[in-house]
Amino acid sequence: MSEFSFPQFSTMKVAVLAGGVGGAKLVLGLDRVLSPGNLTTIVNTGDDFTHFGLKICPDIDSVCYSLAGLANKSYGWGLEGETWYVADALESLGAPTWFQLGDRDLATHLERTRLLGEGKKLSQVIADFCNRWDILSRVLPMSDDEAPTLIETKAGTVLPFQDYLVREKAQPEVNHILLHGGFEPSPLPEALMAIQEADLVVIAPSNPWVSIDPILALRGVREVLKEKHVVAVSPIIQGKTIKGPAAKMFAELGIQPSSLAVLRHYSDLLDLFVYDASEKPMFSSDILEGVSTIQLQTIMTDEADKIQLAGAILQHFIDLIGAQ
Ligand code: FO1
Repeated sequence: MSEFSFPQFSTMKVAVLAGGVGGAKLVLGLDRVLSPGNLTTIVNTGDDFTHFGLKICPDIDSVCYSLAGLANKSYGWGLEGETWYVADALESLGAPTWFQLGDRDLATHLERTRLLGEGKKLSQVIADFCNRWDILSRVLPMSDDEAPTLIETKAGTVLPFQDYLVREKAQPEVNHILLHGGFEPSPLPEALMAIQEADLVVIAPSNPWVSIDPILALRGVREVLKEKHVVAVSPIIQGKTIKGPAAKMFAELGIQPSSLAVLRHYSDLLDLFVYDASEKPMFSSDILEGVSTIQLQTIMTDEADKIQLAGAILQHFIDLIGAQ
């Protein structure tokens, strides 16, 4: 039995709602502490877009590459040991280079685009890739339908999410976030079923506005979640994020970036809220707005941190339910 064996979680089923880089870290920890096949990750597809004619699914790929042990450790997205011959050749042709696609990562986008072109659904393609990558957890897109997140800026422009985040480096001030880009996507039925069948739903430390809200805004998701035990992990630590523009977005939308704001954002859904151990305890009681709170080490720099946090969350949940 390894040092990170968690027999107390052997029958537990967990569904996790996640975005990309931050979410993928906790997903890996949960995958390692749960029994094979007992974790389902429901991933935001609001960041997806088409680039050079290829379907790019950044959050799904970040989660899958992480679970497969293929993720680039310094970027958090893309593949480890990547080469950039195609990107360099594109640059020499004067092609747009603001969104970097590595050579091996390109294979994922090429094959996904080919399979979608043959009429396969995104969820089927991801399941096939997960099999190829020997991933035992289930990874589900939140929907098989188009659901692009659009950012309306204070300057009045409307930007697709990757244009805002990567091309414009998240500099434009955000006025409004348009979820699902005017489409009416259906939630993936398997995702709703996974939530229904879970003992616990975890909201990963992803950006609440642009990574988690697109999932919560799908028809029926909130209703199903209200019947379940739900724990959320704050992506905000001392007013900042490890990566990404969540804190800046909070401020621009007129909300003080804090763990308390994250708790309030989800409070109608939560049993338990996790925020970082380094923060000054902000609550006079460990129950706030009807939600139990707990401080844990939420910064995940290596696999041991991810496993540690996942195990601690599940153990606190078991203790909380046992005490009720
Ligand atoms: N993020 C960047 O900041 N710059 C890039 O050039 C970039 C390329 C990229 C390629 C494939 C992929 O799956 C993700 C990529 N990302 C890049 C990350 C992505 O924009 C964001 O991390 C997510 O959309 C936010 O969750």
